[in-house]
Amino acid sequence: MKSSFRWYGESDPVTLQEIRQIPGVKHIVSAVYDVKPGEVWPKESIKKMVDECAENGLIFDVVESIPVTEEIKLGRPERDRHIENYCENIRRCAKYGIKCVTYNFMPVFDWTRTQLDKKAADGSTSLVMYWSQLKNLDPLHDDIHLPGWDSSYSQEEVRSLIKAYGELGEEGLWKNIEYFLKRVIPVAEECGIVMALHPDDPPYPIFGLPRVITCEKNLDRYLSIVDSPSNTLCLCTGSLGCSKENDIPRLTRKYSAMHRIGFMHLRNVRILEDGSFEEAGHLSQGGSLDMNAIVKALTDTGFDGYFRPDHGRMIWDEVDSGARAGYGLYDRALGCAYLNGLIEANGGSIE
Ligand code: DNO
Repeated sequence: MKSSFRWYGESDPVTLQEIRQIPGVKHIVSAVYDVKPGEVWPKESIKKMVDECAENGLIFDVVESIPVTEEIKLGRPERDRHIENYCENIRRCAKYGIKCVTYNFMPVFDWTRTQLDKKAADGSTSLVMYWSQLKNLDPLHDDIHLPGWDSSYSQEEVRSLIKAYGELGEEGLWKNIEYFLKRVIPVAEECGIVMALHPDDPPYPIFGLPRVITCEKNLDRYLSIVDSPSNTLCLCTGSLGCSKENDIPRLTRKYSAMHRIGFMHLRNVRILEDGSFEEAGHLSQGGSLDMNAIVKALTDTGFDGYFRPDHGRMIWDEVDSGARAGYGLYDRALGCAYLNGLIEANGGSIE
C-alpha cells in the first residue's frame, strides 16, 4: 500500500522537508486552496505543487478535496456549471499525475466538533464532539459557532441552507448524489482517476441536516449507483467509527476485497457512553477501534491503495491555529510509525 500525508501547501507550518523524513511516506495529499468551490483550478497551481513535492522526493498524487458545492448537493440551477468545472478539475489533475481524488457529500458542515483543544490527562489536546455542548444549539433560531466553520457561512446563510436541506430530505439528497456520480465517474474513469468518497463525520444527522454516507447499507447504495472501479470509498475509520453500529474491521475487509477502497484514513476514536466522542491517538488501547484488526483486513485483502494517518493530537507544545485542527506534525508522524509497525507485522508492505 502507499503511505501518504496531508499537506496544506506553502502556508502549512509542517514542511515537505519534515514530511519526507517520516519513515514510509512518499505521497502527498493536498489541494488547490485559493480557488472558490465550484470554480476551475489553474493548471499552474497544480503543477507548482507537483514540482515542489518532486523537488523534495515526494509525489503529489492524492487530492483532498475537490469540494462538491452546496449547489450540486441541493440540485440548484448552478449545479451543471459546477459539475462541468468539477470534471474539468479532474481532467487537469489527471494531466499532472493525480491518481486519487477525495471528496464528501456532507451538507453545509464537513466534520463537526464542539471543541478543538480538549485537554487530556497527559496534557495533549484533541478534537471532541460532546452532545452536552451540541444539544442546546438550535441553528434556526440561535447563532451557532462551530469551531472550524465559523467563517465559512454567515448565520443567515447557515439558516437558509439548513431550511433548504430540510425540504430536500434524504431521498432528495440521494437523487442529487446520483446526478453528480453519473456525470463525474465516467470522466474520472476515462482519466484513470479513482474518486474516493469520505463518509459523513460524524455518521448521523446533525441539526436535522440529512446525512446519508453513514452506514453499510448506504455505502452499498452509493457504490451501486455507478458500478465502476473509479467509484470508491475513502474509508475514514475515525469518522465511520464514531457510530458503534459500524464494524470497521469488517467493513474494511468487505470493501477492500471488492476493490472499492481508494483511500484509507486510519485513526482511532473514543466513543463515550452518550455517543459523544473524542479523537484519541492512533493506538488501539486509546480508543474504541481495533486498529490492528483494521490493518490486518487491509493486508489480508492485498490492499494496494493509499492510506494516511488521520488527525493527530497536539503534543510536545506544537501550536494549532485552529484552521487546520488535527493536522500537526508530531502525533501524525507517530501515527505513521505505529501504522508501519502494524503493516509490517501483518505481512503487508509499503511501496
Ligand atoms: C478532516 C477530513 C475531512 C476530509 C473531507 C474530504 O480532517 O478528514 O475534512 O478531508 O471530508 O472531502
